[in-house]
Amino acid sequence: MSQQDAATLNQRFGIAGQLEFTQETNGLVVARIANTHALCAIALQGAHLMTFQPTHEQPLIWLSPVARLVPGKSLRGGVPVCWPWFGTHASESNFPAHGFARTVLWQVAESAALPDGSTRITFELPQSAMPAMQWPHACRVRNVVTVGKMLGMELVTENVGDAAFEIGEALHTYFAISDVDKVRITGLEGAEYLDKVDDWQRKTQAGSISIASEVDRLYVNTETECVIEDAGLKRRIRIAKRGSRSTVVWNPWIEKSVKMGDFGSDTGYRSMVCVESANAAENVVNIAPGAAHALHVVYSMERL
Ligand code: TA6
Repeated sequence: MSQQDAATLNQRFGIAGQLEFTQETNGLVVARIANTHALCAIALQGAHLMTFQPTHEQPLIWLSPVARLVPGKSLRGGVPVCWPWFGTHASESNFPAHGFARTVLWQVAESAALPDGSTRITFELPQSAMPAMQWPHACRVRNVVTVGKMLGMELVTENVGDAAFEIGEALHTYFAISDVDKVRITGLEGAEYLDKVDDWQRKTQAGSISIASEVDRLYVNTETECVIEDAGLKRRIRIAKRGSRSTVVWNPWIEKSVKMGDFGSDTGYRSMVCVESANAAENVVNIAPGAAHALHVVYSMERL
């Protein structure tokens, strides 16, 4: 395994004035990007994007005020990478929810200063970090993050083995909002969804989505762009995806968020909403030997 301490990473992948690596006291490493377009921080554990704030704008991504990087534990907020399954494992209830990718150490594979002033960094999940009992498949997994005025993320899975396998996945993105009763989500009108709050009943979305109680919906067979209209912050967040046929919309509301205990306060849930670009349920992806699949999303914002 190549050296992945901050000093070595700064030598190999640091970009003066744009990208540097820092090390927490517990040894966990964070990539910190500051370019003309935005600020961004990404933990190597889980290739977990923690923050993204365009220059002169409010943060786009929500991170719990009590989120702390702890070895082997996912963070509440940011963009957890759910892979190689979404939600609970189909047959093994003792396997970790949302897969193991978000709690293991990824490696830095590449970095680049792009001509438009954006910064690109590629994280790779080494096969050695994949628990063979949970995932006995030979594959190459990368998370390619491009930090500019917009935020681009591409989760690429390559099958380098000799047998096909199936993955579920999601970029489980937490968005920062003014207040839950001041936003609505468009783009999923008419889409079918599985309603986790109502025993996974299959329903059809009528009109835009507003949130006035716990919402936990897995929209299937939809590739549409979603928009979070935030009247409070007077902005619109666009979520434009490719290679994703599922979208999850989640807000835990008060009871579940207090039970989870890591939203920072009883009202922490009011400042976030998850709109997750995914492939889950009937949209899981079968990858043949030698083939690759990419889930790609671009997050952008515009003032109203
Ligand atoms: O994507 C929505 C969801 O599946 C919810 O049901 C809730 O479990 C959420 O993910 C957070 O899961 P986590 O394992 O990060 O606490």
